[in-house]
Amino acid sequence: MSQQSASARRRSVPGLPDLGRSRVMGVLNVTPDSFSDGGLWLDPGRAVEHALELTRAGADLIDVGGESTRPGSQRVTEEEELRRVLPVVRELAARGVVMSVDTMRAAVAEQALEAGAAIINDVSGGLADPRMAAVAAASGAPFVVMHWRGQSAGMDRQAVYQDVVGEVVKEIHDRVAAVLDAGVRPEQLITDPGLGFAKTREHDWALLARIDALAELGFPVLVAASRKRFLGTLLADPETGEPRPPRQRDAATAAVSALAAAAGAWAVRVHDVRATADAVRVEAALRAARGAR
Ligand code: PMM
Repeated sequence: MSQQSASARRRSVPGLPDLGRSRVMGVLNVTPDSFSDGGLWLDPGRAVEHALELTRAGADLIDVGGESTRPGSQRVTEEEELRRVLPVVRELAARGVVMSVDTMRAAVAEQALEAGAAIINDVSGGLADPRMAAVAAASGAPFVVMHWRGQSAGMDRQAVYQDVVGEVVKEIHDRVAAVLDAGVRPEQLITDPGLGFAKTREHDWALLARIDALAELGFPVLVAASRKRFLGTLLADPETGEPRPPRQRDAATAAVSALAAAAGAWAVRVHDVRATADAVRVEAALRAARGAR
């Protein structure tokens, strides 16, 4: 990963202080079917307890999602998504936890912000719901615009690129232009290459190798590699060729977190917070020892 644009990490996001290191976003999937933790945190009480554990383990914020986006997954209704997300967001807000809401629906984003979430994390970058950009603009909240080509059910067929880095950066640039047109302010924006979303493992590696190219758009970059398929393939059993199961990919995830931090990622989104919280601190200490910011 290129180190050229470590400055991307230092760009501030409204309402969130600069920590001098990459921020750790802990994943809370309140879903029955997410690929690595589906069904574990569907009960609101267990979800809240897990988020508090992630916070104690070093998460700077918690990403609460009520709809799985794993490859091939089907959508849930808006009512169901709200039913999963809102009680958890309310309870965590009451306990002072900083949260993003991981949703493609404007109504869910709007109500989650009212319930106490601070950030909109839209894996579709405002494409799935035409009202999302207006909700983001009206709220003034930080808004994650991820690279996305279509719903999860068919996204693997859309993993076709001549130049994955150039095309992903261009498509994010176009989404950024569209949401700015809709009234979102530049300071609100965070970009994300969307690892695993309409990407093969080769595409994921190529994008990780060029975080600087995305950072050059001028916005903080979020990297969400945690437990994804490209790591499972990398760590496949040498005898059977079977991919490493998702929950055994956390050491590799922490390694990617440190490297993404060194390449200037503003934040890393992970399931196993402890290892990545340590990894980003190691990266920050090494950077400080080098005399760099
Ligand atoms: N990936 C997942 C869910 N939400 N949000 C952002 N911004 N970027 C991602 O790459 C992303 C995301 C899928 O992973 P999960 O099922 O483990 O939550």
